[in-house]
Amino acid sequence: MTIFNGWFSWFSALFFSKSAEISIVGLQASGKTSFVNALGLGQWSEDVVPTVAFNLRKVKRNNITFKIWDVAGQPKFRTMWDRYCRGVDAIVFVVDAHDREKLPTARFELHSLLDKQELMGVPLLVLGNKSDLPDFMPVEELIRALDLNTIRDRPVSCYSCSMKSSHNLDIVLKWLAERAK
Ligand SMILES: Nc1nc2c(ncn2[C@@H]2O[C@H](COP(=O)(O)OP(=O)(O)O)[C@@H](O)[C@H]2O)c(=O)[nH]1
Ligand SMILES: [Mg+2]
Repeated sequence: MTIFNGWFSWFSALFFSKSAEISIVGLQASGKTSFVNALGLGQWSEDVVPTVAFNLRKVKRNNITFKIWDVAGQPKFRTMWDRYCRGVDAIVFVVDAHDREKLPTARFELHSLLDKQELMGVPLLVLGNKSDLPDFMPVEELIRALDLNTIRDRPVSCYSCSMKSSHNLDIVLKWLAERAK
């Protein structure tokens, strides 16, 4: 039975393996690189070096290979976001849910990105990160502050999460896995 199971997983990995290409965008210090690290290494590391331009990471989880674009969030790199979002299976927009002051800028940048014709229909996942910190904005507040209800041309989901405490990372991973082909 063990041998059969071993063969079965080997075959299924061969024939049923899937892949998903994902772009992670959002303002600087929202937790994008921490998210990629959490996905890849399944662990939290406190000091992350600010991303210059972009990083491409490949992460294998179960039978799914994720190709992840981790794009820098500093103002001068924001005009590049749409280039890394073309043709991907999902766009993940990370927000620091603890930092209310940055929300108007985050809303502006998100909607400017989604206005790009080439990105029409690409599924969007909004993550309200840093839910481990006190006084973070819950999902309902984020939906309002980011005007997510006005987005009609694509599937949109929004979750609270924390890269630090791994809160909701299982749900996020499941959402991403469902976008794999
Ligand atoms: N408390 C807390 N801090 C976080 C969380 N995720 C990221 N950070 C911190 O936020 C800062 C920016 O993270 P980073 O991943 O570099 O953000 P990026 O610029 O969007 O790539 C770092 O100091 C991280 O340690 C989280 O879930 N909780
Ligand atoms: Mg980064």
